[in-house]
Amino acid sequence: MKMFRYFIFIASVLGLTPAVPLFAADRPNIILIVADDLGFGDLGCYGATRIPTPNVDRLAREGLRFTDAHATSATCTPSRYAILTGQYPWRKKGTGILPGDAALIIELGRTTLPGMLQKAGYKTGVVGKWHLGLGTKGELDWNTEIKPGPLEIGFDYCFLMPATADRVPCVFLENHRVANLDPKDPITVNYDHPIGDEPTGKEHPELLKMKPSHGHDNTIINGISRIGYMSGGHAARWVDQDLADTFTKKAEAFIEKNQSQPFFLYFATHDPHVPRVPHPRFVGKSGCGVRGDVIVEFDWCVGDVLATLERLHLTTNTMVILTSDNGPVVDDGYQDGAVQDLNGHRPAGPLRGGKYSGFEGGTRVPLIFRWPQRVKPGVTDVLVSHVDFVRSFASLTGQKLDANAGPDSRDVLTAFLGESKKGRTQLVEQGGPFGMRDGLWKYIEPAKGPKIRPRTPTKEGYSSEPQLYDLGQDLGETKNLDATHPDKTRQLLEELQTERKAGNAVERKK
Ligand code: NG6
Ligand code: CA
Repeated sequence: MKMFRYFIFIASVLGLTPAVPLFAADRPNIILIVADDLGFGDLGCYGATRIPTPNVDRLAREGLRFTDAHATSATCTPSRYAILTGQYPWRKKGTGILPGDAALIIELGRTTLPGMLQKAGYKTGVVGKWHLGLGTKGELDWNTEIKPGPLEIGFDYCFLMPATADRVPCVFLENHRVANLDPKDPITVNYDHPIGDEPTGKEHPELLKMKPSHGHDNTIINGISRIGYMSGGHAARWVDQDLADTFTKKAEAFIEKNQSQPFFLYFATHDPHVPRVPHPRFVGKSGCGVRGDVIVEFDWCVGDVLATLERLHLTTNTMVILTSDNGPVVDDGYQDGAVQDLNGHRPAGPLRGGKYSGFEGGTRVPLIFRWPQRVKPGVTDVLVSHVDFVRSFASLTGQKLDANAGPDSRDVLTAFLGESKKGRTQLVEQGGPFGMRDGLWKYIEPAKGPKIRPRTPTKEGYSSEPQLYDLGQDLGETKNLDATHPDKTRQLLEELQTERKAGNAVERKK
């Protein structure tokens, strides 16, 4: 590694950085697959017995599977903010679940995961779900160049769903423009009041092919009412059942195009988020209803990407990382039969809670690292977080970061690669209520919870009492030990307060 840094130093003196051709063999390609709302118990390799996930299971067999890996947060926007910035999202206002017309929340000029890899000579791309905002506040026009966005924070290429599939606009963004937009049919988006003359789910439920269970009753696109109102952009609108195929093809095109140099691909699938509309070839394939079917579809996407790597002879030196942005949810706002058809499947496996929750089900997610050239297959219970990717991959690619870059990120590279058990000792979990981990102890802070709740049946973990669990004995967080271990509670509370106070400054424009 020292030699590598020395070469980089010489190369930079000679003005040769990024030093692409010289060192390509030393740096693995990195494909980060992030599923949306996939739970700790949703995959065969994590104990699911009813939903077939052969491709992910194979990835796990050939790689290192983590049993105590975490997203920073139990919802999408904050969780992805942390992946890309290496900062706990709750340090910054405005990192909650974003509407589809929100401005970009990642500060320009700060160190990001893709930007850091770009500096290391990687070609960087993002395909799939974004949900981190686009453009500048109040100035977003879907019919012109849309920036700043991914291309301004370190990605060379993007093909995106701007927010979520249940939020308008239901169109793809390719680099700076909406793909397939007919300028004669401009797009307007509004999150306050209806626009255009298209029907809404609220006024015309008879037009719906999938009814909402809560919220989701604004503009109807493809027979499904969404959050937010949009008009225009008809030629550019996506077809829900094709989302998985479309993203997978774009991801593979990126791999194919950049195969001769190190590349970083952030492949953020829509599955198994709502609205769940599997392609017909996956309908009924899980035996566990539509949520199971879109997990089978997700597994297919993974298999197809792995097959592409094989076809291009890239398997050995590509690090494939598979994870999820937050815990699982079954009814997340549409009457899609997911609850009734579960068939005994447990999306969070042995964990309590799920998406939105302060229990382990909120942030403990699947994580698999496969890199045949270096990572030995196995299973590890080391504690790690997505927030650690920034500093760990900087270490992998021999880069030194400024002290304030990725401020909450820890270099746990050797743990990610299975070469040590030096992961984290502590971790803050942002569910509804906040949690603090110290080893296998878990504290959940007393909290009232917001007035408007997500109205899903996932246990969020709010309580007026402090909660303390010993996950070594009680993974399901059923026995509150606060009364018998008040010192432990106090210790973890202090640790949480210390973390909060740490402040960890955000880099501003350089
Ligand atoms: C909630 C939505 C939910 C989902 C979530 C974001 C309602 C009632 N619920 O507000 O359906 O879209 O936001 O999910 O509208 S996430 O995975 O992107 O965080
Ligand atoms: Ca999510």
